[in-house]
This record gives sequence, structure tokens and C-alpha cells, in this order.
Amino acid sequence: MNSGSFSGSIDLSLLGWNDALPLPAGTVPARVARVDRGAAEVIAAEGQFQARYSARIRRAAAEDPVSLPCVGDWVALAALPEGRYELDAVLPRSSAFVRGGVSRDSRGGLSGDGQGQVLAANVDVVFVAEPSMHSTDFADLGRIERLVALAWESGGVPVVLITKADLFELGLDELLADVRAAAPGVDVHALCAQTGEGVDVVRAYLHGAKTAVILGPSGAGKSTLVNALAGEDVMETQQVRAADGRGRHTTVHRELIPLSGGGLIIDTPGIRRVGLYAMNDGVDLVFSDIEELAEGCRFGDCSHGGEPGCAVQAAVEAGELPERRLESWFKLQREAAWMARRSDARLRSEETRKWKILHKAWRQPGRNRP
Ligand SMILES: Nc1nc2c(ncn2[C@@H]2O[C@H](COP(=O)(O)OP(=O)(O)OP(=O)(O)O)[C@@H](O)[C@H]2O)c(=O)[nH]1
Ligand SMILES: [Mg+2]
Ligand SMILES: [Zn+2]
Repeated sequence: MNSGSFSGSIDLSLLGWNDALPLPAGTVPARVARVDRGAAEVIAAEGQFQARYSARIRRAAAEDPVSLPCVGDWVALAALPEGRYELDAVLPRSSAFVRGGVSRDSRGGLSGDGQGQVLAANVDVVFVAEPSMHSTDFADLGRIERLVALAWESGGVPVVLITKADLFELGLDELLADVRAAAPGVDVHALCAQTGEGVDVVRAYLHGAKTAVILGPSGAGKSTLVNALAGEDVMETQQVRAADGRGRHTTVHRELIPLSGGGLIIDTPGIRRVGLYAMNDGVDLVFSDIEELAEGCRFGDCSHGGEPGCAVQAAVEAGELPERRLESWFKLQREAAWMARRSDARLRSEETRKWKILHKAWRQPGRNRP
């Protein structure tokens, strides 16, 4: 579904435009609302329309997919004849939400090209939506930790939203306490988008033409919340609740929606698996409690895996740190280490390739040698 079109002159500052962005001479600024193959739906001062990619953009993207325009990007449009425009440059991003091209296949092995894909750019706030109840499951704390880590990594500020609060009346306070412990230093709110309860609290994060992205599993109620924020049905929502809780994805495109009350929100399809992409600081931030405890370990390089004098293990035994959380930390550490090793290996093989080419050129007869 489309987020509606504009007519007349749009004040770009309402879309979050920042005068400090370096706009090439002779081009017009626009914000990417949605990406299609080879083209993007953009919002410029004169309205919303589709702009095709210039040859320059296509060349850059072939070298590095991260340079492809993505939803939320500010771009430069170059004028074509007949009043049309082409998308000619992506302006520097203030934040980028990147997902690794890594996923776990059916046999549990990791696969993928390891190339990052930018999911959203220039995002101020990352809403991590997790349903209080998902079919017969309770909120998944591990998924929250993972998405919050990725949010910190993106440069945006994470905010956890426990959706469908109406389905979890008994002990909602305890659930919120568990979520807060899983995401230290992060705002956590419960809401019910169906009745509108808690929606104003969410809206307040968008004051000042801020841009948010909403992430979470399919069926979490992301689009329902976006509609509640917009005050009208701009996004399609799941009509029948899937019996197994996984269901099909109702939202299939990432889309930037300007809200009439101010601010913008990017709705996204449900995330099945989140790969880590060069994740370092994000993991440390989401597990700041473990990092803090670790300062009390006897050994500076303690792995908290059974060494003597381990303050982290002691906290687990004392019931101060949930064992689940330590397991989750181990898991994300392993993945981050794996990703780092992989990109090292890729760098090395790239270097080897360059040297081989150089070496070959060197040995070619008749070449000028320095
Ligand atoms: N009980 C209850 N149901 C809700 C609430 N919010 C949304 N739902 C229902 O949950 C289902 C899924 O909502 P959507 O908004 O389509 O979920 P989504 O996260 O956008 O899902 P995808 O687009 O597939 O990623 C719909 O049937 C909604 O009516 C809520 O606050 N309470
Ligand atoms: Mg949706
Ligand atoms: Zn330790």
C-alpha cells in the first residue's frame, strides 16, 4: 500500500532535512520512501514520485551493495529532460541499519555472502517491537537483546515496545522488569495499538521531525502501530492471526511514512533472522551488566566459562544474573567472533588476489619497472 502522495511544495525540514548535508551543485534533494528494483520512490519538495538510478549509482552499487539507496536515505536528484529526475547520489548517512547477509540454513549451518545490506538509513530511533504474547509463546528476550544490540550498532537509539499488552494482563509488570534487565539503559514501554493505549508515549519519540524504524517479528503488530500513529490505515495489517504465530508476512516492503502529527516512521517486514554484521560495541552495550560484573573476575581475560574467581559465574549462582542471559551473551559473542574471522579471511584473500595481479604484471616482459 502506498503512504499517500503529496502535492504542492513540501517543507523538507519536516522530513528531517539537515542543511549541513552536502548537496552537489545543480541537484535537488529528496528522501527515499521506498526502494524498488532499479528505482526508488522519493519525496522531494515538489511531491512524491519514482526516480530511476543513474549509471553512476548502478556502478557504485555493483562495487559495494552498501552504497545502494535504501529507505530513509537522503539523495541527490539530477534533472533529466521533460521535467523528470534520476537518482544520482546518496548523501552521507547519519546512521545505517545494516543486516549481515548471513543466515542459518535448515541444517543449522551458517551461510550467506557476508555482504552487509542496509535496511534503513538516517534513523534516530529504533523501535524494537516484541509481542507480550505471540501465539502461545511469551516475549522472546533473546530476540530483544539481539535487535537492541543491532540498534545500538546502527547509530540510532533503541526503544523496546512490548506490543499486544492486552494479551498479557497477569504479571505484565514482571515481564517489563525482565525486559528492562535484558536491555539495560533502554526505555521499555508496553502498549496496545488496537485500543491506542500507550501510543502517545511512542509518538513523543518522533517530536522534532525525528525518524524511527520499527523492527520485530511478523505479527508483532508493527503495521497496526504505524496506522495508530498515522491516525489512518496507511499500511495493510494481518487480517487473520496465524495459528502457529509465524504465519506469512503481511508487510513485504520497507516503507517510510511521514506522519501528519510530525515525524516519520519506517515500517518493515517481520524479521525472521537477524545476522550480525561487524557487531562489537552493540553487544557490549546490551550486555553492560555482564561487562561490569566481569571487572570483578580474577583473570583479566576470564571467559566466564568456569575459571576460578569468576564474578560472572558467581552472580549466576547467587541468582543475580539469569543464566539465560549469560547463555545469550555467549551465543552473540561466538557469532560476532565468527563474523570477524570471516571478514578477516575475506580481506586476506582480497589482498592475496591483489598481490597476484601485481606479481603477474611485474613479471610481464617489456614492462617498465620502477
Ligand atoms: N490483541 C491485540 N492484537 C493486536 C494488537 N496489535 C495488532 N494486533 C493484531 O496482530 C495481528 C498482526 O498485526 P500486524 O500489524 O499486521 O503485524 P506486523 O508486525 O505488521 O506483521 P508483518 O507485517 O507480517 O511483519 C493483526 O491481526 C492485528 O490485528 C494489539 O495491541 N492487541
Ligand atoms: Mg506489517
Ligand atoms: Zn569471569
